[in-house]
Amino acid sequence: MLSLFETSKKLKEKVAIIDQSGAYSYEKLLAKSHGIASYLLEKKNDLNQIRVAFMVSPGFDYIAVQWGIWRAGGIAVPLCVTYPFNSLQYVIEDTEADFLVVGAEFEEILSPYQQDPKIKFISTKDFQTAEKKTLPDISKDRGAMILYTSGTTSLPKGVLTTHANIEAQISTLVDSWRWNSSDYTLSILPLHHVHGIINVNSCALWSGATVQFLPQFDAKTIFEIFMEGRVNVFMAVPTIYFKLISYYDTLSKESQKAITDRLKTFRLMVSGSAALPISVMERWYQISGHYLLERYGMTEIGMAISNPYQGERRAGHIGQALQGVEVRLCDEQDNEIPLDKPGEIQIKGPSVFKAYWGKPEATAKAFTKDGWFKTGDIAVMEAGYFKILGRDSIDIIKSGGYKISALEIEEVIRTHPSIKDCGVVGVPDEEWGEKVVAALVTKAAIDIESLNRWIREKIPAYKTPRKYLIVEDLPRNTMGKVTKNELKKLF
Ligand code: MCA
Ligand code: AMP
Repeated sequence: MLSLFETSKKLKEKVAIIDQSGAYSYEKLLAKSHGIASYLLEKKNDLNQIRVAFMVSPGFDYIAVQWGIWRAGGIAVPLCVTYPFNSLQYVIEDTEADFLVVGAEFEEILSPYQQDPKIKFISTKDFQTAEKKTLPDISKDRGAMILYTSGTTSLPKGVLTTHANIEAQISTLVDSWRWNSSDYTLSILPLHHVHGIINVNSCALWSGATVQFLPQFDAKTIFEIFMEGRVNVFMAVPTIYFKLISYYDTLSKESQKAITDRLKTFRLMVSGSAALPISVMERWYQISGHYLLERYGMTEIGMAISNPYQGERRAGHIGQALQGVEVRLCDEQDNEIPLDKPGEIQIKGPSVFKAYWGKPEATAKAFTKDGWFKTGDIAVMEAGYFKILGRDSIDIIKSGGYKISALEIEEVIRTHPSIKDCGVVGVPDEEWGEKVVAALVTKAAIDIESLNRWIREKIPAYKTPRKYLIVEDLPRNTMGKVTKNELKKLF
């Protein structure tokens, strides 16, 4: 049996999940996921790593479907619930999913697949009557999940992790951050990325803790849930802490004091996915009495570097290598360099992913000859703590914790009939980390609002530029290449 489910077998009546439809015990979660696994198996004994894409709202059903896929031997491909059809189609077709599991609220957007002979369209309602079959034994080196990440190529790549990778990613965090069965966390992050899937949900359920779901971010509701008195572990991206601070600052002194008193009782508060501004860390300390524990990770590796659970959590730094993770800094030729010199972070260990799905060349390029994963992030060690200095590619933007490829957005914009050329960059922004902006060279007069609507139908809202500038030409170097640093200055 996969280790993720071991604790749940012992906990029986303990509440695993709370969502808008009610509270669910570990026993219920195991039973439901067993039913789903049996339904997916139909007459087979093992799904043998076929891809099962699923679009289900965060909550009990999402976890039951994810566990059901794993227990039946399939590879889970979670679909982002806010994606437009084009982006969903890309993931479904790139993974060559055989099954598509769809929550009732998403049947309409995915209806083009209802009659598709290549894919089996399954509504979550179909699981209600499933009988329980004997489930396969799954070896841990088999593929478990594919998550999509943007990079220096124009289209997102699928990151394939095995059960062993996922177990390593979870267990190192459970140990390092002392997850335990008396913990209670609030799950608010999107569930097509590692942060929400592994660090929050999987660590909690591995430990026998309780996860309460809030399907959509809302600062007021988050504070209301905090004030109910059960949450003691909270993890989010810096933008969310920024938004919580902005909301807190609008409250009466009385409400602020009540919130502060409550937050002081939390066991752990973590920030990650993007650099935590020192101003946010300091203000959150005043509000909550907690120095946020900042850590560093990536879709391909889970979490790699973390400030300590006990000991100094240093602002502007990401800490030290987590247990079981090897970290080194390298020059451009992949030679290891001393940690006090800036270099690329390279990672080795059991949590490192298996391959980019269907992209052997990209996979080979991502590793050094001696098997280290090249993160593309530049760091240095200062007095025992790693500090991120930047990235090796200007075309990767981090906004609201999401990794976004400038090239992907440019390719979409260039297909608009009135656009001759464009350049997309990320500009610094206190709230979002970076904001996506686009410079446009036009062929004909263009209405920016309708262009923005047109883009939104093609790519997710969080990748859509926040500002546009019409220019005569893009700044270029003598080789004719667009100089993105110059482009940034225009904004
Ligand atoms: C939403 N908007 C954005 C973004 N998201 N703008 C720029 N960047 C974004 N990321 C825009 C919307 O298009 C909308 O614009 C306006 O902001 C409000 O949208 P809304 O959906 O209401 O935003 P929100 O609900 O306030 O969402 C903000 C958020 C969200 C909660 C911070 O972005 C979020 O959940 N981020 C977390 C991402 C995450 O989990 N990343 C982890 C991946 P308009 O007003 O024009 O309509 S990284 C990872 O997994 C690695 C391993 C790691 O290290 O953790
Ligand atoms: P993703 O591909 O979405 O998993 O994003 C991974 C990237 O997020 C890393 O390569 C870093 O660039 C960035 N990142 C994650 N955590 C931090 C952090 N604490 N500080 C700075 N950047 C971070």
